[in-house]
Amino acid sequence: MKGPELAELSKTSGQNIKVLIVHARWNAYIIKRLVESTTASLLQRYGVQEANLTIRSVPGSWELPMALKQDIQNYDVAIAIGVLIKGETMHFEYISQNVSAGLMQIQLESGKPVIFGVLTVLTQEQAEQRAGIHGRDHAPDWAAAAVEMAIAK
Ligand code: DLZ
Repeated sequence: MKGPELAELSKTSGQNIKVLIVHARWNAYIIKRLVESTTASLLQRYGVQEANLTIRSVPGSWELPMALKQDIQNYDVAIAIGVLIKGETMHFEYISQNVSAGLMQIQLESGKPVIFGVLTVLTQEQAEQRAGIHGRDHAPDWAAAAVEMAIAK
């Protein structure tokens, strides 16, 4: 199975961090699953407190960088979640490239880590695979990356 080697984190690693999840609403059933899985990992595996977790939604992936720019200073780390499907998105490359660059720019400018939870895939089936509907769920990796980056100071 592909995936990162995880850092050594415990059930209390995330207990003092403030986390912002911003997610798009396009491809909503896949997004819903990714957000639920990310949240479950943060709370149950790493002890993030519910009161320290904020979830905000935006229309589409294009809006993710702006929402993060507006809110990130109030958090230790943010996770941006979106699903961009090439087969259904005429301007897929344009959106993907700009969203990626925008998220990178925000983390470097703000000094706050932004975890890249944007699936850029060729088909809906690939998105379902990466969301764990029938394949390896990527969301727990995003939660682990968020906790690791938030406490690495
Ligand atoms: C317009 C559009 C299209 C065609 N496809 C997607 C997609 O697959 N995933 C996604 O997150 N957003 C999509 N959008 C919406 C844009 O991201 C954006 O919300 C609108 O263009 C409004 O700025």
